Amino acid sequence: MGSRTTRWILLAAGIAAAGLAWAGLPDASLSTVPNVLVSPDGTLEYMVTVVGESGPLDTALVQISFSTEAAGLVCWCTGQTKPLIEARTNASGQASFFIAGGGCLNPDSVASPPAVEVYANGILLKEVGVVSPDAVDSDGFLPTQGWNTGMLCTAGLSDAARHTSPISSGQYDFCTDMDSDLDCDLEDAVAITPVLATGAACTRSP
Ligand SMILES: [Ca+2]
Ligand SMILES: [Ca+2]
Repeated sequence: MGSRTTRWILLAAGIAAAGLAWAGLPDASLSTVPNVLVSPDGTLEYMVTVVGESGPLDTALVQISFSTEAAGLVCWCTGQTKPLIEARTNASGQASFFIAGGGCLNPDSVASPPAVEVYANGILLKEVGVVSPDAVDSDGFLPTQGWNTGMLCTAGLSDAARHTSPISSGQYDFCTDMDSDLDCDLEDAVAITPVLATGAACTRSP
């Protein structure tokens, strides 16, 4: 191969790389990654917004990766993909998920952090935890407190009891902050209430 051909190949490769750079790489500091939101009926939307220097990224691959420990603590509904959950962004940079499961997982409470990592096009955006209307088992224990869900992931009375105090008092509780805006208020109640009201439940995946 002549040096001219080599130069041409390098130039073509450079143009391809510049094209990728122009499309924009995901920027963790510009992107929005809340704690992963799950519910036993899979009705709650969890959204990741991927933004690069030139704006929102279309068709970016968003991957939610649960550690072995975290995947073992979450109550997964039968049929829910795990421990890697994927979706692509739309033109607004938004990747939408409806994840069927339960359990509140504060990343500070796991033995081997990180609990959950969220990537876009292979770039780590954020390490997060998990929130759900189904936060605790029937005795009020969290996953990290050794909860025992039995055969079902259930949004029930013990979960209502857990969420009532933060919402009525406005006192911050990681497990009740469904939208990860660092407060517990009406918006969180709007997400939690329908799931609790219907007693949403699913068969736990083995
Ligand atoms: Ca529960
Ligand atoms: Ca909130």
